[in-house]
Amino acid sequence: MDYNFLKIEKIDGGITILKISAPKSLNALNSIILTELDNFIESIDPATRVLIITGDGEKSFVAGADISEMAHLDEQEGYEFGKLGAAVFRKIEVLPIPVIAAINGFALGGGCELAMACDIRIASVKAKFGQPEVGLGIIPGFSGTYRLPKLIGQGYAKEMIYTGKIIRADEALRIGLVNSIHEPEELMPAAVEMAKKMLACAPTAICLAKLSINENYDLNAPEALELESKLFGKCFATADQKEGMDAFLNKRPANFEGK
Ligand code: CO8
Repeated sequence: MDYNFLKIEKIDGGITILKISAPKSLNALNSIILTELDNFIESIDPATRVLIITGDGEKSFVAGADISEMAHLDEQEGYEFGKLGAAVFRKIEVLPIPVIAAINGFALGGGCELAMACDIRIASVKAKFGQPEVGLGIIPGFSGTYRLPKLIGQGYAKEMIYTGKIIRADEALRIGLVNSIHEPEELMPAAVEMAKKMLACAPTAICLAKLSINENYDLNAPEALELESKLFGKCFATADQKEGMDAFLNKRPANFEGK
């Protein structure tokens, strides 16, 4: 499929790099880009085992939802735009493969929310983060009020959301919004290196681990532990588990087939 605002590159037998590319607006997300993202996720190449999402250019990951599109929305249209973004981001969150956000620059508003829908965030030292919506008279509408407090805790999330403050990459690292920070030219190599470590592991096990972590998010402890036990049991119905353990016991590298 051809996209106007997405650039797709496939490398190393299983890693797909998705670049959001709308340079005139610092990769801000309008409804066309969100629809393209939706189409991309819905039709993702089944050979993809790790997805890396980044922004095109050196300055921005995603500078938010497109303010010029939002400026004239009425209440119903605002609701629908919010639903569209939240639904696409949820599809990213529940993709049965790991998704790494490689945050190369501004991750503001919807950009920070997109990064939070990914499993793992790593950032350039030049990246900047924030939920500046209240300065525009709106609230984070692509699931930021849901995910930010869960990720960094209510206190700091409320400070960020109520003040709209923009934080630097080192501060994002300190509060746990990103896992690591890198010199700009080292960001993609670091993302690819992490992805390669995942490629070496059993795809079915990673998928079930992601499912367990995601589903446990909203469960109480007994339900969460029961779910983990069930998914743990499911691993033993996979060829990957047989292969992984046989390889270990016979002191040879594992050859996983994702079954
Ligand atoms: N939307 C549309 N255009 C944008 C956006 C955006 N979010 N961000 C930047 N642009 C455009 C600018 O208008 C400018 O266009 P032009 O060249 O035509 O004037 C171009 O990108 C370059 O931007 P700047 O000249 O401003 O570049 P600077 O380096 O001076 O500043 C900033 C970069 C700090 C990123 C600045 O552009 C900025 O503050 N942008 C807005 C950031 C923002 O507020 N983002 C949050 C938007 S709200 C949101 O994401 C809500 C999500 C939930 C929506 C729910 C809907 C109901």
